[in-house]
Amino acid sequence: MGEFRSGFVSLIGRPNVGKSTLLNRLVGEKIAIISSKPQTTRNNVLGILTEEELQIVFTDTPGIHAPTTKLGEFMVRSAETAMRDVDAVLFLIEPVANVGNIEEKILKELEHCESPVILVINKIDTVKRELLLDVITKYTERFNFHAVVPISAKKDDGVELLKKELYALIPGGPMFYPEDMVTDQPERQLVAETVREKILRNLDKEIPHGIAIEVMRMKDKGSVVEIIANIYCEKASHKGIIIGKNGEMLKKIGRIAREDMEKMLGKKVFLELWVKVKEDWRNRDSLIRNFGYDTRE
Ligand SMILES: Nc1nc2c(ncn2[C@@H]2O[C@H](COP(=O)(O)OP(=O)(O)OP(=O)(O)O)[C@@H](O)[C@H]2O)c(=O)[nH]1
Ligand SMILES: [Mg+2]
Repeated sequence: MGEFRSGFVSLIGRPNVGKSTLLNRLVGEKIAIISSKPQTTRNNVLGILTEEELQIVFTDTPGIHAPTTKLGEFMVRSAETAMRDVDAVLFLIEPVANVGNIEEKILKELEHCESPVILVINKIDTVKRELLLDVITKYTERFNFHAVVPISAKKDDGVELLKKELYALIPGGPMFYPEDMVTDQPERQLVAETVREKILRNLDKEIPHGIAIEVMRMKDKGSVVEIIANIYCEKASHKGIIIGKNGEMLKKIGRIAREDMEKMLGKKVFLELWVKVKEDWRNRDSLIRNFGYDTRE
């Protein structure tokens, strides 16, 4: 038996690049919600991987973008904080050979980062292998990466190789979290995020971005868990769309969210959802905090 090793690793990149998909792969459990819409993740989420002689605490972060709301500012700030004091940073990019504006901004910030940075080229299942050489050249000209690893988080291709690269960077250290703990999110937050994921996946345009979920009640009644949650949206017109004709949309969201919750909690769930309007909440500090996003004093 060697010495126990432990460390912290952050996942950084533009919205929609696949950070949460990769986090779930690395830990082997569904921890973070995933959708095809940018800005799905709103706060830093821990995913904890514990093996025989090693523990890695991953931080999934919101995608770095040019924020237009106070919530957006909080999201970007969260991601930027996660680059500090870690044993490694995973910088995820799309498999495109020109360095985009967001990537330029991230590269600048990485200049001040003292940890080794691994460039992770994700979604390689969507491009020809030959193209990757151009991507690698363009990026390695710009920054001294510890390693470059092309992967497909979705198809689970290259993730084992990435883990190997990472393991080599983890120093000796204690177990920070109990071995059966996979995330820092309390059950209520996992429940709220599940509802938000279903809304992101079923509704379009601005609506999902203006949604917040508040779990009002979560009570274990033995054979069934009773959950009541409010869905907040920004406009009365959005409320109508979320509820849908004859309540069909809300029913659908409730049904698929409940199925996920039942798997997660290992119990039957009784789920009741209410839709409410809170205008412009994404720019109101007290509401942002109330929904659990920016809890600084
Ligand atoms: N084809 C392909 N799609 C992927 C891959 N990884 C992730 N995706 C898809 O990309 C979309 C975004 O994935 P997420 O994991 O939510 O991306 P994210 O970086 O966490 O996004 P934000 O939370 O908005 O910052 C989803 O539709 C995923 O299924 C991949 O390797 N290949
Ligand atoms: Mg995400």
